[in-house]
Amino acid sequence: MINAAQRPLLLVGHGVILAGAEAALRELAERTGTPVVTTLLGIGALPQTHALNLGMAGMHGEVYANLAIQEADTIMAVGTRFDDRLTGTVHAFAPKAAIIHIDVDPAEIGKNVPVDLPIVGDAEAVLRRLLPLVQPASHPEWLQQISAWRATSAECDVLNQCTEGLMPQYVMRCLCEATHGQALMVSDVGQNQMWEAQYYVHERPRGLISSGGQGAMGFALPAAIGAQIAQPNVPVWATVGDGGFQMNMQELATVVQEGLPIKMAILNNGCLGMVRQWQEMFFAGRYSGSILSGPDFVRVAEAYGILGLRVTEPEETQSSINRAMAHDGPALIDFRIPPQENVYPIVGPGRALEQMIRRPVAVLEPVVEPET
Ligand SMILES: Cc1cc2nc3c(=O)[nH]c(=O)nc-3n(C[C@H](O)[C@H](O)[C@H](O)COP(=O)(O)OP(=O)(O)OC[C@H]3O[C@@H](n4cnc5c(N)ncnc54)[C@H](O)[C@@H]3O)c2cc1C
Ligand SMILES: Cc1ncc(C[n+]2csc(CCOP(=O)(O)OP(=O)(O)O)c2C)c(N)n1
Ligand SMILES: [Mg+2]
Repeated sequence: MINAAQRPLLLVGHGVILAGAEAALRELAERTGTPVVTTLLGIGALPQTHALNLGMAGMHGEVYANLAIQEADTIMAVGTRFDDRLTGTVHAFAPKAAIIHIDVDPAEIGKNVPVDLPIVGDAEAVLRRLLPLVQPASHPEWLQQISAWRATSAECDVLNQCTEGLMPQYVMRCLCEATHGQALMVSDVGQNQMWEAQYYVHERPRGLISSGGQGAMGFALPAAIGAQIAQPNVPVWATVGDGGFQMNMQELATVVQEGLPIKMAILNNGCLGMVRQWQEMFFAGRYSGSILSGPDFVRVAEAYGILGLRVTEPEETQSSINRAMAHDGPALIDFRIPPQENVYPIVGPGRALEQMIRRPVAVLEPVVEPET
């Protein structure tokens, strides 16, 4: 099936990283000229700047990554369980593709999505046995088609637009630049989690820890504590919303007590942003329980003896990140972002992957010359 494919696609999940199969995956992708999309938890299985990596697919994935799924004729899914955030409505998922599913757990085969060829086994072991069987190939037309989609749906269009205020996407990109895509990022849940996935360019495996489908707000700070203890010499950043941070901020005491140099970035929008966004887009703007009050996070940090910084202007972002990184110990930055900012693109509930809602482009009023 792989050798016969005209529009092949690798759909890469967490199982590839758990199996340590990153090198085998890369060999397979390069030998067969196959583009790669990942799940949220598959991020980092292939460096995000690799030419064949299209990035994350799914509800908040790249438009062109989702179009690649919908137009592929052969999908090799490796170590993913086809979560509903990945598939959109399952009935319309990958309508043109024959699906090969490599997974260690037989219970996952055909659970959410019908599969044409199941291979049950550890991803590393299976890929290694597969590699000698696949013929070298290239698919220039297919890659050109994807490049054309990419040109019109670039992930950073918000960064290229004239935006006002401190944008969360910009904050994430600055964090990425300051850490060269090599930090151990631990994300919480909600809009902040999606902006992390979209705008931090992960260049190494296991560079992102996220609670995945469980979606447990409050996860990031305690998980970052565990990560920093396990990897004392690696820079660890917890990226978290103002809601999720308040669910476990008592753990700042543990951070101090254990002497951990964790850096924390709170994307503070004054609301339970992901819920507010759904109420705006899918519930006619009926905001219920989603506007949130909170403490002064800088003073909370200081109360624990932690360096606390506040950023309200884009120009302060880089210097504050650098200051936090240069600080010998834990540091917290309270980024004040606009409450109305939404995560785009988004596949609405019950929708197919190609029905993505894109960020509305700001239309500038034409300049009317005054009559003289
Ligand atoms: C607000 C929100 C939005 C989200 N949006 C998205 C989105 O847009 N896109 C997205 O992808 N996700 C999104 N997610 C995450 C989503 O819910 C799932 O957590 C994610 O898609 C699961 O990825 P996975 O299947 O790769 O990993 P897992 O759920 O960890 O599944 C791993 C799979 O690999 C298999 N496996 C394990 N070990 C091995 C091995 N050694 N060899 C082979 N197979 C193995 C397992 O059996 C399992 O099938 C979102 C979550 C939230 C909370
Ligand atoms: C413990 C828990 N409660 C509720 C939810 C449902 N939920 C998902 S995202 C979200 C909002 C998160 O708000 P915040 O932490 O401020 O992040 P933002 O979306 O604003 O970035 C909520 C309430 C959840 N995932 N976990
Ligand atoms: Mg919030």
